[in-house]
Order: sequence, then C-alpha cells, then structure tokens
Amino acid sequence: MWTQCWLDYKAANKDAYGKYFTTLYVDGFKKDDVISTASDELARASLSMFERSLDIDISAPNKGIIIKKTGQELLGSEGYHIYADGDIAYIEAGTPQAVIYGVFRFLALVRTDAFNDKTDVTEIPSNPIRMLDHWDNMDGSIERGYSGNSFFFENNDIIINERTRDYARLIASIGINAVAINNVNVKEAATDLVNKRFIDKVAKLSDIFACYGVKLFLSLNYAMPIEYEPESADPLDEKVITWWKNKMKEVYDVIPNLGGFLVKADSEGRPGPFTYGRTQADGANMLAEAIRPYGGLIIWRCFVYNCKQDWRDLKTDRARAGYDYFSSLDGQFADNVILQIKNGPMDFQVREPVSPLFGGMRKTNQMLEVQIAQEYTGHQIDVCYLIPWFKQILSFKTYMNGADDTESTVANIISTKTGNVKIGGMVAVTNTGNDENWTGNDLAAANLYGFGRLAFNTDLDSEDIAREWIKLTFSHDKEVEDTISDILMSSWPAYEKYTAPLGIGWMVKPHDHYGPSVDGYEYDRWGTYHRADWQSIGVERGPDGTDFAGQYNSPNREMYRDASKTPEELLLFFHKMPYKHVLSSGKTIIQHIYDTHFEGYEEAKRMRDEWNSLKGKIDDRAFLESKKRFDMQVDNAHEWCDIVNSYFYRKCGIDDEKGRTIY
Ligand code: GCV
Repeated sequence: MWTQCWLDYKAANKDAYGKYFTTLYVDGFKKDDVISTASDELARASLSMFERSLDIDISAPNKGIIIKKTGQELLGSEGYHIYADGDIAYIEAGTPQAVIYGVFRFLALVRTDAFNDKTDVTEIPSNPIRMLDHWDNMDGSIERGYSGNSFFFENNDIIINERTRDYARLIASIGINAVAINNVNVKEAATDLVNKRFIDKVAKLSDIFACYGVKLFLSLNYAMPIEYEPESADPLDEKVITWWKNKMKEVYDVIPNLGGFLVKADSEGRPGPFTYGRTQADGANMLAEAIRPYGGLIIWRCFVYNCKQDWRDLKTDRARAGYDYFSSLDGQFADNVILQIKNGPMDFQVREPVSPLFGGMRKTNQMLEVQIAQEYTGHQIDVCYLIPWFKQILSFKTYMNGADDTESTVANIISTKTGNVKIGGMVAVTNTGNDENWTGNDLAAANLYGFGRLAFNTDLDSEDIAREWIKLTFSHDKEVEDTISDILMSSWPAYEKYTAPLGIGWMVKPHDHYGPSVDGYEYDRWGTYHRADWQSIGVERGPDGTDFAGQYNSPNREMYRDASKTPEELLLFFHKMPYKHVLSSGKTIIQHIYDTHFEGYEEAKRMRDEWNSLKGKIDDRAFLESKKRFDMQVDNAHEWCDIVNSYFYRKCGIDDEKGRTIY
C-alpha cells in the first residue's frame, strides 16, 4: 500500500465544521466525470474526518456545502471563490475543473482550521500551465528517480491501477493541470506509446487524469520517422511532414483529450533539427502544425547544448548555448509551441543565475522548468526544501523592456502577464516513485506540494506553504510545526553551504551526482568546470572570458559583467577570482569556503537533532524513514566538508584562520 501524503483525511474539528459536512448541493453544473470526482472527494473527506456520509440534496439546503456555477467573467476557467454564509459553505466556480480546485482548497482550509464565517477566498491561478514531468522509463526505472520505481510503467508495459487514480487526485489537489508521464529521453518501448501497441492504454490513463482536470502529455521521440518510411526526421521534408500529420490523427482519434507532446531534441545525444541543418523553430513548428487540428501543444525544451566540449577550450561556454540557439528565433515559433526553459543556463545546480532566455525573448511562449527530483540537491536523502529557491527565480527582474522595466519578472513572463504571449507556465521534473510514501523521504513531499501551490499562486510565501503542508501531513501541534518548518526553511541554504560555494556548482560525483568529487567533471566534455588553480577559482564569464554575462539585458548585463557588482552568491559562476579576494563579509573567498563547509556540516547535525526531537510526536513510520536519512545526510555533509576544504587547502596552501583540522 501507499500513503495519501497531505490528503490523509484524519479527524477534524467537528464543532466548527461538522455543520457543513451534512448535505451537498450542486447548483448549475451537469453531473459529469469531473463534478462526480469533486462530489466524491467531499463525501470521502466527510466520512473520514467526521464519520458522516454526505446527503446529496436536489434543492438548496439550509446547511451544508453548495457547489455553485458562476459565469467565467470573474473567475476564468480555473479560478474559484470559497466563502461561508451562515451554516453553508459555498464553493463557486465557472467550470468543473475549477470546482475540483475549489473543493480541495476548501478541504485544506477546513483541515488547517483556517475556514470560518469570515472566509472569503478567491484564487485564480497565476500560470495557465502547471505541469509535472516524469522521467519514467518503460522498464520501470526512473532517470534521476530517488523514490523507487515508476508507478506508470513496468516490464515495458503500462500500469493502470488504484494508484494511478490516487496520483491524479494528489496532484489535482495542489492545482497541477498537466502531466508528462514518460522520460524526455524516449528510448526503446517508449517510442511505441504513440503506436497501436500502447495507445489504448494511454487513452485509459488520459481518461483517469481527465476526471481530475489534468491533461496527459507524452514525451515524443523526435527521430521516430527515421525508423519508418520517411527514413528521415528532417522537419522540412514533405514525407516527414505528412508522416507526422498522419501520426497525430492516429493518436488523437484514440486519445482526443491528449494535451500534446514534450520534446527533447538536439540534446545529450538525442537527434533533432540540427542533424538536418534546420533550426529549432523548424522542428517545433513542423510538429505544431501536425497537432494543430486537435488543439494540442508542443512543449519544446531549450536544453540544447554541445555535450562534447573540450575542457582545454576556454572560450566555449555551455551556459551560453540556450540563448545562442534560441533567442534569435524569437517570434518564429508557432502559437501552439511553448519553449520549456530550465531555470538556470546550466542544469539545476543548487545555485545558478536565472537563464537569460527569460527576458531574452519577447514574442515566444515560455515555461519555467525546475527540478524537484533532487538530482543535484541531495537525492531525497538530504532534505532540501526548494520553494524558497523557486521564489527567488520567479522574482528575478529580466528588464525585458528596458532598464526601468521592473515588471517583467520571470513570474510575469511565464504567467503571460507581460502581455506578449497567450500561454506559458511552470513545470517541475517530479520527485515521485512507487515508494510507500511516494517521494522516498517524507520531507521531500514538501517540494511536490510546494511546487503545485506555488505554480498556482506565485505570490504565496514559501514558509506559509511549508507550514500548511506540515499541518496537513503531520500535525497541528505548534512545536511540531515550528520544528519541521525550521528544518525545511534552513535546508536549502545548508545544502548550498556544504556543497558548492558562491555559485560554482558541479563538484559532484560524475553521473550519479550525489556526494563530492571536486574534479569529477573538471576535465570532462560536459562543459561543467570550476577552473580552480593554485591562485584562483571560478569561470570567467565577463567580457574577458566567454561573455555569457553579455546575454542579459541592462542593467543585469553590467552587473554580471563586473565582479564588484555581481551578487556574491554567484561570484564564481561569473568570474575567476583570487582566493584572497575579500567578500563583503570581510572574509576572503578561501576563508568563506572553509567556513561555509564547516557551518553546513554543523547545520546538518542540527537538523538531524531537531528531527530526532520529534520522536513520539509524529507518525512513527514517517519519523523513522526520515531519521535514517538525516543520519545519511550528516555523513554526506561531513564528507563534503572534508573533501572540499582539503582540496582547496592543498590547492592554494592558505591556512584556515580558525586553525581547524583540514586534511
Ligand atoms: C533526462 C541532465 C540530467 C539528465 C537529464 C537531462 C535533461 O543532464 O543529468 O539525466 O535527462 O538533464 O534535462 O534532459
């Protein structure tokens, strides 16, 4: 069996809320699959929280819950309005999908004791698309998965069972409206997801998700027609174009509700339009035209770079690749193409600047891609609550329309508030698997919950999200809430401290990406360097180096080009600096490296002790599961501290001012 995470409806406050969980009246909506799902959810909650089955009324009751249809002028197609009037709780919405969100929100308010006579909550999602990408393979493995195997695939087949529905329920409850179920590296059997072999089962999955208002997407093998009669994937070849048109028809005849396709092309060994001397727009638009008759979307990833760099080449810079390949194509993409851009120009490091593609394109649909699968942030062994990091990314000012434009933040671009495009959103590479608790470490579920809540409402505060999740998952006890909140809120800074200083990144064990290996990627083809020598460390990305900094709009460009203006947390990302350079703290860079690594290790021990203080105060299973991981995290932090400090001490020979043991 598996847990229900934050949807485990434990007994709730009957005195305050019992009166609502008596009758349910649905006003104005026809009973369809989605409305039934919403009513069933209320009934389930009522039974579990109050041991009371809900009466379904056929006329307006004088107490209970009323789901009411409103026009879409005020709430759009996904917004809701929740309020109380006397003994009635109202959930108003314009569409069945929005009812789902309203129902889950109402239940969360009840379960966190936040619903009362004065409640008047209107929420309209910030982002049109709120998506999760699975990197699940059809053999059941998950690329960068740290929570067991796939619950979608096993032995090259599709799994459809109760868990599928539970998953749809879980993600709908946090406002997710799109999910791509297979790995962007589409290999072997996965190519057949759009063939007769699997298409009926995919349709069943799509129907299950549709009941929760979630659109199913598939990752597509761009090179697929090479294996068929066109024997090519050239996007301008008529045979290829016709082949895709026929393929889309075949797919949509069976899965009319399919959201569309996610494509990784010309990346890490995946073929793409470059193979035929075509642009990324040629490739994306060809698929977009084929899918247009069915209202589908092509989500095209911008993670395009040459993974065959020579480390001796100081001018080529992987960070530049996304902007170099895509920015000049601004305005050329079809309106049903969305570019999916990783938050940083490299690859989900614990700290990176925001990709200059945000604000580098004005007429192109864009989605922000983040990673809650903790590939570079501790493999869901180490706790690392990423929502504060995502908040920083969202609030980054791109100055898209000039130096006095403070409105074009990443949040406003992807939500389409900047007004230039029609569709955009947020997507996370997800962190789930078939482990009992879904996310390996119970604490990692805060990232799943937080991502959904934040994508729905980018104005939410990361600590508020954490506290809400704690109450829904563990307990209302204030001490428990404060302790777990403190752990979560200090976890990302702690992880940054004991791993990669000042934006340098990449000092991880190659391929696996857990644990330290300072030179692991240093003499490598992936373009992932720290360039440390005996005097200095960092990658020069100002005008004297690769001038990646020049890809930003002013005044960010000037800020990043100049070491004295670059925010210190990114200093070594942008500049090669002497170890003796003094930071604003008064410490030299080398002393900062020593200090933060010792501090990070101490932080890991403190978080473990805080967790251990919760024994007996939270569910035993969850307590023991994370306890085990905190011990491993402390070992990891210790190893990082010793290896990084010893490496740099030996490299530069500068003593630690505090005389601590460095090997
Ligand atoms: C799915 C990184 C990861 C790969 C991943 C790739 C991507 O390179 O290490 O496992 O492949 O990103 O985002 O496509």
